[in-house]
Amino acid sequence: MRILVADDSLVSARVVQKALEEWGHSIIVARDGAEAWEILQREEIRLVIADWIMPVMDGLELCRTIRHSQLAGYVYVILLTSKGSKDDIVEGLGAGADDYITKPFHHEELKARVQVGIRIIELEEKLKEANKKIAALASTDALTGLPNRRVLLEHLEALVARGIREGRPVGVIFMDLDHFKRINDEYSHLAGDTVLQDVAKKLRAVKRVYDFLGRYGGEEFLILVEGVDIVTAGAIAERFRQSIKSTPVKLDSGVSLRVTASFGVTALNPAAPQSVDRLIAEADQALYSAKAQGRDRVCC
Ligand code: GH3
Ligand code: MG
Ligand code: MG
Ligand code: MG
Repeated sequence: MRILVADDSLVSARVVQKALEEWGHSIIVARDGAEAWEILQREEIRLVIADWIMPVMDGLELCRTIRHSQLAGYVYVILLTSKGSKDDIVEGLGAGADDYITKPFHHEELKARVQVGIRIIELEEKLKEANKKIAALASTDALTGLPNRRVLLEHLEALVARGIREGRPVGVIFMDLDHFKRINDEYSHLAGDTVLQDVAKKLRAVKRVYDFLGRYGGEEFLILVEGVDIVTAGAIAERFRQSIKSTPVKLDSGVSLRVTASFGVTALNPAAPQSVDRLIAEADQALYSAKAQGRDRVCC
């Protein structure tokens, strides 16, 4: 662990440094709180051992500064000071220190308290990782691995805002598999799932890196294309349609299934911008026309 030792007394700092290095930590020394704060903003350090009385910025001020900051990770601070009254300890912890040790310090005690700090820091790391996983799960559709409806709508919201600002259109392509219920009914729900996964794979392969694809609902997908008008979006939808139609889906049972999809297309008009809800409604309306006209087609 990299540990920052802030102490205006070189002798005192040396003693702490030597002990910590003996236990395998790597140490950076700062001569006062201000220098320590400068280092903390620059480098990723999670554990600080700070003296209280220092020139420029003392240990308490350093604690307060750290606690009011927006540093990326939690910084664990141990105050190591010759001030040792109960009132001092209360004041130190009140300023934001996590732990308090008095000088002259007992080596094994410092070692144990550093271990406590490391435990807390590792716990925070684990929590962060878990949070990241939860966030990923909450934004991904489990069956296809695509962004889910919530993420799609958030992304569309952002694209619309940018489109209005920059005066550029946003193509919205709504896709719905044709007679999908029949696949479930004739082959099983599991076969239906395989088809959805296969379709997602095909859409992924056809989309360009800057197109945003997600699963809107059951057998409905949405593709958002920045900077294209309704005509170009229609042509892009046509590519998706062909790709789904051209290769049948192979089920585990060996059966080959021909699948088609219908597409409803619209685009943001930056001169008279529609709301996100309106855009979805327009795409849905166009999709309805595609279904009514016999499916397996693109309607704008
Ligand atoms: P249309 O051509 O008019 O769109 O007909 P359709 O049968 O595709 O439309 P409908 O909306 O009647 O049926 C959609 C079906 O999709 C019903 C539902 O059971 C199925 N479905 C939704 N989500 C899933 C899923 O995750 N897995 C499977 N296997 N089926 C799903
Ligand atoms: Mg001092
Ligand atoms: Mg549907
Ligand atoms: Mg359908």
